Amino acid sequence: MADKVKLAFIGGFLGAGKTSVMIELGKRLTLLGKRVALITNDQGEVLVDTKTIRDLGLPCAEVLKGCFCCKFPDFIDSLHEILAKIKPDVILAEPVGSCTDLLATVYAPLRKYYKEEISLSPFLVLVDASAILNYNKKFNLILPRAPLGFLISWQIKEADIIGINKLDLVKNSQLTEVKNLLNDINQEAELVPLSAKTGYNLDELMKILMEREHHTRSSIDVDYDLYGTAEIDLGWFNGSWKVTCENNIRPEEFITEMMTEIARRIESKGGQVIHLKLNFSTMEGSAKASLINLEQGVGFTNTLSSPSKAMDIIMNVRAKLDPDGITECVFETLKTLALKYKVEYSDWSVKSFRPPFPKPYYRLLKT
Ligand SMILES: Nc1nc2c(ncn2[C@@H]2O[C@H](COP(=O)(O)OP(=O)(O)O)[C@@H](O)[C@H]2O)c(=O)[nH]1
Ligand SMILES: [Mg+2]
Repeated sequence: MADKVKLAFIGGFLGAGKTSVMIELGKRLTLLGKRVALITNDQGEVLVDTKTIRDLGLPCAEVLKGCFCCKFPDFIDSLHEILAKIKPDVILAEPVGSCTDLLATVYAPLRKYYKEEISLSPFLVLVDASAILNYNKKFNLILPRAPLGFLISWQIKEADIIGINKLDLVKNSQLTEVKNLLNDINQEAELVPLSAKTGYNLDELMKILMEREHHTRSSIDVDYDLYGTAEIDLGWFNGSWKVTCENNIRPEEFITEMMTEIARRIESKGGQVIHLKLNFSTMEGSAKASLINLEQGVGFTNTLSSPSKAMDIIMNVRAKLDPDGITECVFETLKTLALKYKVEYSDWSVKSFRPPFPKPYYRLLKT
């Protein structure tokens, strides 16, 4: 029988760096001669992450309109399609950043029904080292006091390995504080500080995921009413459109202004941006831009510096605001920019919504 495919899930809250880490691991594994495929996942359609991954030449399948747990049969279909078409040695899969309880809803059914086909890596959950202390201040992750606090804390609790990502953004003293906090939430997990940006510890992480197995564990005690409340507290906006203009515009200047303005408008309505991400492409190529908060501003995966008269945009916004409010912020911003840059928009596809209440296909309480 052929070797089983290795399947690694890379979980963690919105913006923790899941896609960035998957891409970096994907590149490293490819260089080592492994065949790699990725699976992305979202509550909606038209995904920035999928476009970004495919633009880099990595094969990527999608599970859309619901998380892996609620769309488990779709996940299995994607898995089988990838196995047939790509015959990968390794599959890296990114669950939605607002998803939790994967031990019971994904790991357990995979172990029970698909153990002949796949070998599961330890469950890696990423945290953003530069943001987790703020989340702790706001929600108290040890004894949570708000639904979102429970959600983030459950995500950390169910990790086999906690990847403390964005190490490049924090000082040593802050790392110690982050480690203490994570140890208080989950005593058993192994902590691996890393940086998708600088590559720090990624080879070590790759080794852990490729060489070790996920072991049976009790799932965590997730209260689905609280979980559902945390998820529906968030607004989702997924859209794509074209930008054309008479004169050349600088893509990065335009994108930075657009994203910053949308985030400002969301905050001025009393909301909070959780992750605003965008993929833009011109004749020169494509790049991803992300904004987690206004203080850190907009970050780009690569530079597209040549001025351009046309651009394709895919945008995904996750914010603590009602979906119609997010749509308004996007459209008001685009109107203002249309006048300033004399641009026109076309080929719209836009949806905003609240994630539906989580209803997992399987929920097996032992993994
Ligand atoms: N400074 C820094 N930024 C990072 C690192 N990893 C990811 N990011 C940035 O964090 C943002 C969110 O990353 P992404 O991979 O999209 O997060 P996801 O929502 O968890 O998939 C992007 O702007 C990334 O460029 C890192 O190690 N260091
Ligand atoms: Mg992602």
